[in-house]
Amino acid sequence: MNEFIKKISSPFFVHNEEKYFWLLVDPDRVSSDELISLADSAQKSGVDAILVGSSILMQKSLENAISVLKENCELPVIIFPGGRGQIASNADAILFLTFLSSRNPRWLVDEQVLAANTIREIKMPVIPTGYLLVESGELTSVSFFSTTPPLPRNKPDIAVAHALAAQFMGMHAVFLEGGSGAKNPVPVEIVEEVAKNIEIPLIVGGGIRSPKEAESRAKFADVVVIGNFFEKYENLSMLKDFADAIHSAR
Ligand code: 1GP
Repeated sequence: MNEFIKKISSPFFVHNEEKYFWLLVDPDRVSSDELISLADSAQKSGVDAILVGSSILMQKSLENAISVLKENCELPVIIFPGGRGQIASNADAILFLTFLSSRNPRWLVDEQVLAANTIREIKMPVIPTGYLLVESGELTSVSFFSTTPPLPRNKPDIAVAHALAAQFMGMHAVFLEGGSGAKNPVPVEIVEEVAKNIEIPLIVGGGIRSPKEAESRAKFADVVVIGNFFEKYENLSMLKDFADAIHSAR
């Protein structure tokens, strides 16, 4: 098992100086050829892991996408599921998400209960993760499907309370997020406040489109996730700039 997955799957991993860049791939939004280039460029550019998933996976098989990625790079592939239908046995791990900022029982407990047996059957390592959605300037797919409002972007204390609750509930990480394609990324002030107040790793993503935006969040977060920006083939040449910015952030 990949070292980072081993660490983050363990309840004793607390956030530290190391910074990680995770690339998010939505199988519906990239062709098989693009997946091959993406895997190859990600590995060569210093990406640390690939997340695979979508708020709404319509056409492509998750399993096929993971196979293509694994055939073309050695990076760990972690499922970031949009729901219990997004489980595949060929991934290295799955973020076992609790949508803690939601107030919808479906995303707080139902999906997890319905997924649990399948995950055990395929012996998939889980990373129990508290998922917090922050308001990002316009309605995102994840906000629409969860049918509850995101956390306000000007009230860090509310985000901190949710993140602490995730820690006290025994989750191994907090995923603080604007939603894929967010108009505005999570404000740095919220990332900083949350990071200062929790001991478990902090993953931040949503709407990050420049190395500077990535670096300012990596200064406080352990992991920065970027997806949408790299769906444009011509942006792949910037993967290394993002990787360097994230890895050197202090
Ligand atoms: C979405 O945090 C991830 O859940 C990545 O967001 O696609 O906007 O980079 P983007």
